Amino acid sequence: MLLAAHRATARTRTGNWPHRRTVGCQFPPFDEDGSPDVWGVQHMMHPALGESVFAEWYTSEALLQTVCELMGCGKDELQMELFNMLINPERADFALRWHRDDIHESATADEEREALAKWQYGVQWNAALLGDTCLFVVPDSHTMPRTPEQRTHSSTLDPPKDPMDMPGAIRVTLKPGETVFYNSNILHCATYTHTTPRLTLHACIGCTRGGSTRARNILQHGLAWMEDEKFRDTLNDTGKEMLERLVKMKNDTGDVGYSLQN
Ligand SMILES: O=C(O)CCC(=O)C(=O)O
Ligand SMILES: [Fe+2]
Repeated sequence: MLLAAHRATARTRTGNWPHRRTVGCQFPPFDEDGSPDVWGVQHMMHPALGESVFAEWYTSEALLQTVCELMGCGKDELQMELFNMLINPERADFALRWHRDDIHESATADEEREALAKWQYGVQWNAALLGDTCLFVVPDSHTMPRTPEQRTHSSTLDPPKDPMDMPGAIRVTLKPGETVFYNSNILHCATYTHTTPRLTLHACIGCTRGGSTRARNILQHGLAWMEDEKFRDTLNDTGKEMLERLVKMKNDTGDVGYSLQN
């Protein structure tokens, strides 16, 4: 897995893998032709990347069992979603502002409460292959709207000078091999130092009980390639079933747009 992650990173840094997150662009749509400096590799299970270990891990029994336990859902309800990798930029530091992945910063407290109430049908995780201290979160903020002070700190499109200025913030420290599972609408931000190596698998899985609630957040990443037979053929039976549930959600929703602005 580590070797495959290094290979994918090298390919992305040299411009040989076009699906990437470039410095200067915080959220989808990622400008694939933007800065040559990259902070993320997109679509780790894409057959053209040629690294089968990622799909094997994403559909592995141990991982899916954990996801089922956290969501309180059955294996037959799991929906395939995103699998990307977050890496350190090489030329300049970069950061993401405080945000919830699928709730706009301008949302009122009532809108936040409503959006958070229906966001229990998915789980996201960061699995660090190297040590990782990039992520900051406000624990419990996935259960309640922002306080007025937290709102002030998260209503700008600019990343914070110091993430610890956010009331309630903690820094998430992962040792190599550790994974943190979280609700992607928890209030969070991240800072990337170009001199500190990062190789962190970043993925999520949904539960079909959520219907189309997760459609915008997931489909905004551009997942047409997942409907290609070539991808389906690489998956084990569980993976094929998870993929079918994603395709159904895609077919059940129209144009989804984007969650946040750059
Ligand atoms: O770098 C991270 O760990 C967080 C990334 C993130 O928040 C995002 O991609 O929306
Ligand atoms: Fe995020």
